[in-house]
Amino acid sequence: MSATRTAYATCPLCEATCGLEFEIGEGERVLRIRGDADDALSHGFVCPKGASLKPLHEDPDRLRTPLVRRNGRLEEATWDEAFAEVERRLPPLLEEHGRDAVAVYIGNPAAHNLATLLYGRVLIKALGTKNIYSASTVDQMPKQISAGLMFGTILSVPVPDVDRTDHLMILGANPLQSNGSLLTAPDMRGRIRRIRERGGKVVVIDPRRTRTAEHADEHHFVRPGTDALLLFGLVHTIFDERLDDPGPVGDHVDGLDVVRELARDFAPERVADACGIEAPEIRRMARELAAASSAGVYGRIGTCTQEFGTLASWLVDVLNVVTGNLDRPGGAMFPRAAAGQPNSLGAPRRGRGVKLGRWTSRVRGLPEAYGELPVVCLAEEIDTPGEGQVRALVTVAGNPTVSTPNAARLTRAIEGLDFMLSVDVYVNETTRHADVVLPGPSPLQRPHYDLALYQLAVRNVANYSPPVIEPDPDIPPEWRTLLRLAGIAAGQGAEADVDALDDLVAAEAVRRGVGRPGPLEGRDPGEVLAELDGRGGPERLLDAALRAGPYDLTLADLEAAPHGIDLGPLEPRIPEVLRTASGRIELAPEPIVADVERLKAALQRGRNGGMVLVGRRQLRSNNSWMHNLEPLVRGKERCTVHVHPDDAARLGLVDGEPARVRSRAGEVEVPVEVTDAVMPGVISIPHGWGHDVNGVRMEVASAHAGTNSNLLADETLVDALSGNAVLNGIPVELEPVVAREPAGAGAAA
Ligand SMILES: Nc1nc2c(c(=O)[nH]1)N[C@H]1C(S)=C(S)[C@@H](COP(=O)(O)OP(=O)(O)OC[C@H]3O[C@@H](n4cnc5c(=O)[nH]c(N)nc54)[C@H](O)[C@@H]3O)O[C@H]1N2
Ligand SMILES: Nc1nc2c(c(=O)[nH]1)N[C@H]1C(S)=C(S)[C@@H](COP(=O)(O)OP(=O)(O)OC[C@H]3O[C@@H](n4cnc5c(=O)[nH]c(N)nc54)[C@H](O)[C@@H]3O)O[C@H]1N2
Ligand code: SF4
Ligand SMILES: [Mo]
Repeated sequence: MSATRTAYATCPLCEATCGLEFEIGEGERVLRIRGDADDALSHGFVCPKGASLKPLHEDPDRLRTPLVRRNGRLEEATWDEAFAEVERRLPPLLEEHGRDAVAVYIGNPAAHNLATLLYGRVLIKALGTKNIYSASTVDQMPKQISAGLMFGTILSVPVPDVDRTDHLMILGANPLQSNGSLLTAPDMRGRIRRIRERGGKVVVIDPRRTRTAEHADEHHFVRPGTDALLLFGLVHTIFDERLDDPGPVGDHVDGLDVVRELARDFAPERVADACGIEAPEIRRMARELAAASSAGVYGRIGTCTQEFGTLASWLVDVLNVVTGNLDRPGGAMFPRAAAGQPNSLGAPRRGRGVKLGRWTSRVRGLPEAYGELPVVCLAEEIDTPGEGQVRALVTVAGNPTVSTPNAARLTRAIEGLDFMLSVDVYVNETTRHADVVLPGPSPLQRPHYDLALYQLAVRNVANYSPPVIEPDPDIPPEWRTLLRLAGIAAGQGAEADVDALDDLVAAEAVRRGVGRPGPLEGRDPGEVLAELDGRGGPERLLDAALRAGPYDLTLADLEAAPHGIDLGPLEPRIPEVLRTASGRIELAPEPIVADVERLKAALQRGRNGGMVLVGRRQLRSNNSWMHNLEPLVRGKERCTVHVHPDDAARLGLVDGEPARVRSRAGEVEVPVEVTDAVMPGVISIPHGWGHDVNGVRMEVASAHAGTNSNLLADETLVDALSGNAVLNGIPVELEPVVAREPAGAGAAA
């Protein structure tokens, strides 16, 4: 009998959800990882990170034991000791200072992990704090707000139907490096190539000539932060030249006239200077969009993490609507996921819509959205004394001292906390400050299903993976850890019965399912519970969600299909998908219309001619946390500042030598890379670096440290409507670290 076996699982590292094939040898060793050619969505595509799941699994620095701070140092402890320490420290603090004295920060990998996705919310509820923060407000919150207001739920985000479109316009996204976001579409390079092969057109709008731009038909440099102006210019042209035609969707749209009125002020001729794109070009782009037999407009990080993030996110879909592309094949469409999708649950066309700003942050008064506060507020909530001050922090799969603005201030604030708990797999720049660190299992030792990302996929698919490798008995599944913490937070102590708590969670999920229109409506909850997967934990909840979903699927069905189940191409869903209070598409939601004044003001303000900073993603990175894997960091230094040759010459910057970059928030030194791939007046530094701080236990990462670009990002700069951080378009100054005399002046002295 051969000692090797083959296993299939979905890669949990990014939004592409690629299927992987694992060869597992004796002693549960991973021998090889490659793309699963039979995967229902990815068909064998894989990126360098997928293969790095092996070094991640084997990384000796990856935590396998809880850590507890003793005499100032994080030391290994048993699970019981670690939970006892949490119980000793956290509840008394909440008792004395109130529930809001603890803040929670949920990081990005939590969205790629069933345990944290389904049980993180149980912990949050048990903590009972309003100080809830996540990576969403350094990411997609503006899109969640525009989509929520227009279509009724947080993830009602139209996805460009890239496999059928004839025209794809991409703003502020670089899927050939990021592998897509709010767009689950593995192998975007292949998908873009096929658009062009069938005679379609791909247009990229980005202040950098990205890899995606290089594979497109057309690329336009745009001044950072001006997409809303450009998009309004396009919308203006559509109306001005009478190209507007929403098609069948038009019967379900409110607010079209309001938008037409608003667009009047943004003629291409007025916005061109600010955007850096000439008016005739803007008009041509609009005409081509309108003329295409189908077209999808898609915006991502660059359009969200900027001064007008919500307006730009909204205008992307306004453009999809007025050109008749919303909800049509080849346009921008709504996926129909198999499980857990709010816009497939309950009665069609009936919803409560979205209410924002139900409370505000204590110090700055920024509004809540979907129950969370902007993470730009976290440091000030910790370091500003007074009633309601945050004194304890819980991080789950997050590294906010690298990932969020004004990293230096947040680091100082965290150093002043009374207690910090991290559920995480590394001791990194953030978790080094924790009093207790509780590790989760390796991604290969837990089940997987992309509950969130299938709601954003270019094709309807469902794929469940059991653990690839036998779970490690010394590391409890993360959902058990989170429930145990919830028990402590709820006053039941560290010894609370986790299985009993889990039964309550499942019963509540079933109660909701039988109480609303759908396949489970009106059924006996006890009977439904008895039918569910017997393993408990996320599997049981997933089974319940599948049974409440639109495809009559069960977990057993998915387990019988290791390559996933293809549920077909995207189909028109309007009006059924709508969950606004009106049951209509709200093209001109009041809070967004009110924000247009701010954009108009920006049109008046002159440009001061200064430099601005934007970011960039790199294929072999994953935000801040995968730099400890040698295959992903080897080769030439990647954390460099891109500077246009004209700016470099003017400022005396030399390729390969360090520059000092300064913003209102801080100052860093970074090696210069002179390149005309970035537009003049703009510099670019990737985020997620800066691993050379004391206490980090990631040997490889510390040897490839790079610089933390969020030392420059300014926590006072936000998109007003969403409170989302401005990470692109940050005003900066730069100069050589070693001053050089201007060329030719040397001999004179
Ligand atoms: N300047 C700038 N800043 C940015 C961005 C930018 O474009 N520019 N992008 C922003 C975006 S889009 C995002 S999403 C954020 C990301 O911000 P964060 O989510 O705060 O940061 P990550 O680097 O993803 O850190 C993930 C953490 O999760 C841990 N982890 C990994 N897997 C697991 C697991 O299975 N369980 C647990 N418990 N922990 C795990 C890692 O060790 C790490 O500590 O960064 C943002 N920051
Ligand atoms: N390899 C890799 N893949 C990742 C990640 C990673 O860190 N590394 N992170 C994952 C995460 S959490 C996310 S959210 C996604 C993000 O996925 P993407 O949105 O595709 O991310 P980026 O590659 O950062 O692309 C953003 C682009 O916006 C441009 N930009 C900056 N400012 C502006 C502006 O004002 N206007 C316009 N039009 N463009 C602008 C930048 O130059 C950049 O090319 O990627 C995910 N995938
Ligand atoms: S593209 Fe994303 S999902 Fe696919 S292998 Fe790479 S990291 Fe994994
Ligand atoms: Mo993100």
